Amino acid sequence: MELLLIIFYDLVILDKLSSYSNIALLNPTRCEEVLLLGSNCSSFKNNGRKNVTNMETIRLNNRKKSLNIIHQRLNVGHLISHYTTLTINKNSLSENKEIFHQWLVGFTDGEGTFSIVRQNEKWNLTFKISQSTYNLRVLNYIKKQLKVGNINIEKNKKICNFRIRDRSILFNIIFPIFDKYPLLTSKKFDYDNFKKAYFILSDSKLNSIEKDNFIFKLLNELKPIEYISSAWRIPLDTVGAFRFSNFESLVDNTISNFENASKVMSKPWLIGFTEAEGSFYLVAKSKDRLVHAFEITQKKDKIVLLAIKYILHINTKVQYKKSGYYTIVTTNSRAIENIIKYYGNTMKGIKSLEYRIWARAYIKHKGNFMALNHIREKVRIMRKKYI
Ligand SMILES: [Ca+2]
Repeated sequence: MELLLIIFYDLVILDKLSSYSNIALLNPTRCEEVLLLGSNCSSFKNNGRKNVTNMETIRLNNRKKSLNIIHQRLNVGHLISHYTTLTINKNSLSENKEIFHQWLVGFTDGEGTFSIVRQNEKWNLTFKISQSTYNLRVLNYIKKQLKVGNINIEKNKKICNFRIRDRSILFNIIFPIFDKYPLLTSKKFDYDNFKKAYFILSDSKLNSIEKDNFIFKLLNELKPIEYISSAWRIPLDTVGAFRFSNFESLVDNTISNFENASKVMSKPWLIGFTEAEGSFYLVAKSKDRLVHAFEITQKKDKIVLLAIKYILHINTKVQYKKSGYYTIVTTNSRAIENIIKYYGNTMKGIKSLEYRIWARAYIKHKGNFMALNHIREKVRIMRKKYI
């Protein structure tokens, strides 16, 4: 126990230190898991030691405190490993930060951007989420939950943006969320570069020419065409006792069933992603027959749609459309019923209203062309006001 305490305390300090010295290398959660399994993170430890003065004193004074930290951390680990048994609904999305953070990563995978822009001889780092003003409420929700950031509505009144530019807020609030719950789409590539840019800009050992050179070099790196987020790879040696002990096989850049899909994709993430990218609609099968449809499309990241297919029990294949995107779509009654159940009382933005109208129409009016057609028109008018 004594040894564990020390190791843990080292890590607590390292969480802070490593962020300054060691770009993007340390995933605190992962490292913690590895340690608990008995291996070591010695390279990180040594780096830390060099930088910490008076470590012994700090350590003694904080033994008690670190016990509490361990306690909290174990609880967090426990929470993550069993999140699937937690109720995920509108309330837990607002009250449980871990759930909200996963939702936010999902929404960002759909609609967020991490940009590195040069303006007036200066570098700007911006985390931004843009929406049609039709869904302004979702940005208000995000701002309220994070307690930081700014919202603006563009001149045409059609688009609104949530933005964080303040570097210390990026470092203290945004990075910890996206490090703990990695992006699942190829936006992970942009995020990694964004974070690298942050550390280059904060490095006091570099002069401004060196900083410029490093960042231009970073921006010149092209995203590989077949890029897949590292979240889809869980190698054996980093599988922690907490998160993955219930699973026998590992995820290795392929998804072929519900089990390995749900190892990587959590329900809060999928709710967030669906709010950004999902469509609940009615489609004409013939001139007097309307049926319920659910669809998610993506330009890249077929693996994300594959996982969604398995999690929502959709039997159709992920298709590649000639116009250049992947899509998973279903009108199958059993799949639609699963989807109605899965998203019940979950979403926070305008899509929750669209979902409710859609789900109610299924339950009350399935097969009734007149009633469904009327509902479809009403939703169209509702949207048109904004878009
Ligand atoms: Ca998108």
